Amino acid sequence: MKKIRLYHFVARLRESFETSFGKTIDRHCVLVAVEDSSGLIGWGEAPVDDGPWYSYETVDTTLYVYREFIIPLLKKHSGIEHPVEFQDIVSSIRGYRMAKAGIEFALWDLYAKSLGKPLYKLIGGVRDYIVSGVSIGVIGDMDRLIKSVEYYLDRGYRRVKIKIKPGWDVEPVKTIRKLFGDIPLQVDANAAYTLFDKHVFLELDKYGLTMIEQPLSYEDLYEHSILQSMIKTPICLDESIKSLSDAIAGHRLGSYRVINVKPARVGGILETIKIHDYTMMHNIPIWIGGMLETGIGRAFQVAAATLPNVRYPNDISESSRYYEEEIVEPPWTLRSNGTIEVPKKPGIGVEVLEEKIEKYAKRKYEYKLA
Ligand code: OSB
Ligand code: MG
Repeated sequence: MKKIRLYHFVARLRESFETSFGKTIDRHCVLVAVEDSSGLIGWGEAPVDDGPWYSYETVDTTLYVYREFIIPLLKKHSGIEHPVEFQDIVSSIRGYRMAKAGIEFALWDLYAKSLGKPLYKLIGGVRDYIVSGVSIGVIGDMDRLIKSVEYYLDRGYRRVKIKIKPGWDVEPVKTIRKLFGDIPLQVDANAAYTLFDKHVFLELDKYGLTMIEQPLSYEDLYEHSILQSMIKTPICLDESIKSLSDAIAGHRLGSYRVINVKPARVGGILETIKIHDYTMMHNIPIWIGGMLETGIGRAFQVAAATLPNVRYPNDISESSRYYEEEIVEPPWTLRSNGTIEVPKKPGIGVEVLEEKIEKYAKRKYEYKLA
């Protein structure tokens, strides 16, 4: 590897997206480009935000950890031959998994391109299309929620997930069930409740939800195991699972029955594969989550969603559901049966529009590695 470029990138969402932890209209992230001596470029994305909302990692902590710690290590190991070596190279750095993932992703794209192979094949993917569900933010207005659900079902999305928070939970679920019947429906609390709210979950338990995502605190496994023992709806963990060891502990404790695996949250593709293989061995279904990624981050979600143990629709929507403008070509598009085609071209399989990135980037840094 010869060079690395970093962009603090901002993408304006078509409409604001609200979760129990806040409202987003401008999605911040760090885009990563690694270049080898032949001029081949691999792209990655750390889907961090402008503040420590979903996770403690932000654009600035990511740029800091890159500059002070990860890039110096990459300089020492610029002869890295395979992306699986990356996690060992940075193993002296604790945490910062999304930052690590951003660079690991770029190394995977570069490696796959150097072999002329699509990324999904390289990581053991088995599908040429992936199934999409939609994640609808906390809307807070029942009529608008109904219109939104109607619209996305009509577009072909194969399941609906709504974000919930205290005061916006049982009512929207009840309304959707009444109007749309038996559709695949799930909720995501983004850690907004405690065990004192168990009555909410005992009530939600009556609506045949496919799963309830991250009801309790963002690092908790123990209290989730108590809640899971009280309800029949499967608990799906998102925030609480940052590594294979979290997945193992949660499995042993009975904290979850499904995992939303976000490759960036767990530190990249290698950890994703480890969690995938462990859950497959234990017959625990997983699916691939998202964090409003740009078209670059989405490519890694798509590749991960081709793994065999991905058994539920994924939070991977088409580009136009999120952004006015896309930074990859072609943009990610949903087919009428609610699936997205997996690209067959080398690497992430979509072309990155660097001029657009340059145009919207707030900051740019370049480092020589060798
Ligand atoms: O918890 O799954 C989440 C978006 C930002 C941060 C966290 C989450 C989400 C989503 C949107 O639910 C998923 C998507 O990218 O479509
Ligand atoms: Mg979630």
